Amino acid sequence: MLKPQDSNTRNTKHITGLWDFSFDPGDMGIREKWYAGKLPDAVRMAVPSSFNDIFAEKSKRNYFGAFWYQINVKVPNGWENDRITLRFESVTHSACVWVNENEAVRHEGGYTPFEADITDYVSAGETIRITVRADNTLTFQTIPPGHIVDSPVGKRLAYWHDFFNYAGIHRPVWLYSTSKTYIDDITVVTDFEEETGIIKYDVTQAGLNPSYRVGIKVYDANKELVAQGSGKSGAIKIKNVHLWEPGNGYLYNAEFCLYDGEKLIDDYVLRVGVRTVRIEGIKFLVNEKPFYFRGFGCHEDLEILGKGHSDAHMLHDFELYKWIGANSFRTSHYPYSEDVMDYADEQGILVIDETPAVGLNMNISTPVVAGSTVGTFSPETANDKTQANHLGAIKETISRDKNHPCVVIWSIANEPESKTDAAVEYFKPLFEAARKADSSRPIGFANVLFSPYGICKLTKYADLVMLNRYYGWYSEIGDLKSAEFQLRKELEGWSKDNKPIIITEYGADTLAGAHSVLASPWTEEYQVEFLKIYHRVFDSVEAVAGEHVWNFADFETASGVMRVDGQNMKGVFTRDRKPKAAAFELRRRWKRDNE
Ligand code: BDP
Repeated sequence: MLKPQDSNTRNTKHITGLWDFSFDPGDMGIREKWYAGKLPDAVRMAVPSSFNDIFAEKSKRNYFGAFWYQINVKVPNGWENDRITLRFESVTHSACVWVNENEAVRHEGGYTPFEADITDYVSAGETIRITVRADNTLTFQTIPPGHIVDSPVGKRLAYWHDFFNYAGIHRPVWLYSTSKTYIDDITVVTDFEEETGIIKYDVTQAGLNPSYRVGIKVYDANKELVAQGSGKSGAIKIKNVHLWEPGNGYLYNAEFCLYDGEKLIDDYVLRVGVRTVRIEGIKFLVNEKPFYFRGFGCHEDLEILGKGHSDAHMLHDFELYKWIGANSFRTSHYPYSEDVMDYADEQGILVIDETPAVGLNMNISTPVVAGSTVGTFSPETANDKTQANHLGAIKETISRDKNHPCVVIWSIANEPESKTDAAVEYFKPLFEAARKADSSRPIGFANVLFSPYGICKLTKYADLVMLNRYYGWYSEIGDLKSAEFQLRKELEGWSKDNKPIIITEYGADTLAGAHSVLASPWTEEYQVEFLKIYHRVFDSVEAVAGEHVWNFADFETASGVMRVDGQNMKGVFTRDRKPKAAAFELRRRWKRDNE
């Protein structure tokens, strides 16, 4: 799925700023046709942003159910002869959209884009009313899952993932225009042979007359034309290629054009980084060279904005990655804003791109109180419908991000139940579908500590081992000697699989400013000692191909006895990006390798 852009034939308009907003606790809006006029009792709401932390009332902040957004917007003059599309980058978790009184599109899933062709409902120069009914309720069938707990004092939403259920229009909304026949999708896969870069591509066109001639021109970073080709699919060769490398996100501009004779019908400029990724035994190879992942599991999580995207915060976070020597991160536990992916492309930061399938492990008691434990996979819990939604999330993630050179691994789930036959039945087709959607990148999932080597039944379907481990925190707390012993023992087991091992999570909750000469849990000293023992083990196990500390920064969670001030405090930085002592420890280690 292509991101909107301005080109010779395309125009865009961002619809951000203040929208009208109403809660709909009785779910009356559709019956009462709220889309037909002004929303009742509306307040103003920022887009992009979560709605939750805008309010100062608990019931509004923790609200779950239906809620509505509305805005009047002018379709630009000059779009008379064009196809006009309305695009949402993310509405959490489900949405139904009307343009004036016409239902335009419905979408399930809170972290991937969706769009509607609204050409038939609108005209250039006209002001239209866009209305969105969103819902942030989680069920056993949604990805991520959750459920409503009905108690004598009311209902509450419970879920198995350890981050606050922020909701709203989290990313920009767009109107954009294209020709009536247009480039619908482009897929590129890159390779190189000695000095020659290869861009294999496939273009699909759609609309009125989708059989136009396709022409491609590739420009280097100095805007020099370096290669060209034609045809709906093929391979373009670039002599003396400048590869996209970790830390050096060199990008070409590949301009894809549709022509009717000599007449330009549509053009789309795709940024392409030429690089390869491949696994060989225990090595993770980028451009045929072994790569070691240094970085973090992160969250989209900000004060006031919640999961709303902010360019300024994004830039600052990447500055901190640079400062600390990180070369990669995981989009735990959902695909991030497309702007983040674009910027990672530019910066040469590698990304493990994760779907929103987190919390598919209902037998473990997580920090979030999710009610009684239940079997994860059953007709009443995660079932065929859940699996279908999960498949949709995998396909949408890959379809959105497949052309980003920064994406080097797909993670199809975080810590799912993985030791039962039911898990195999649920996941085997998902691994197959992911591989079918993209065979050019390794596929994995983050394994939970309760499913260690010899017990986990899913890792054999993955191309690499990704482990979330908490020896020294959720077990052996305060006893780092035992933690080190257990960790080493487990990693030596996994090494027998002859696959690269990335530790996708390891970390200890740490209250910034808490200190102890005894390095006791929760202090900054403990976090440092904890990291040190992990690093000692990683350095002695050859198959370890990377380390992602949990977490980059402290982040908001649901309330729980293990969460202080409503946050998971495993951040190396505080929520407002102040370094804890661990940040300096990591910088010492990571910069040593780096510079
Ligand atoms: C892991 C989860 C992560 C949590 C972390 C923790 O993958 O989302 O935040 O534990 O408890 O199980 O800190």
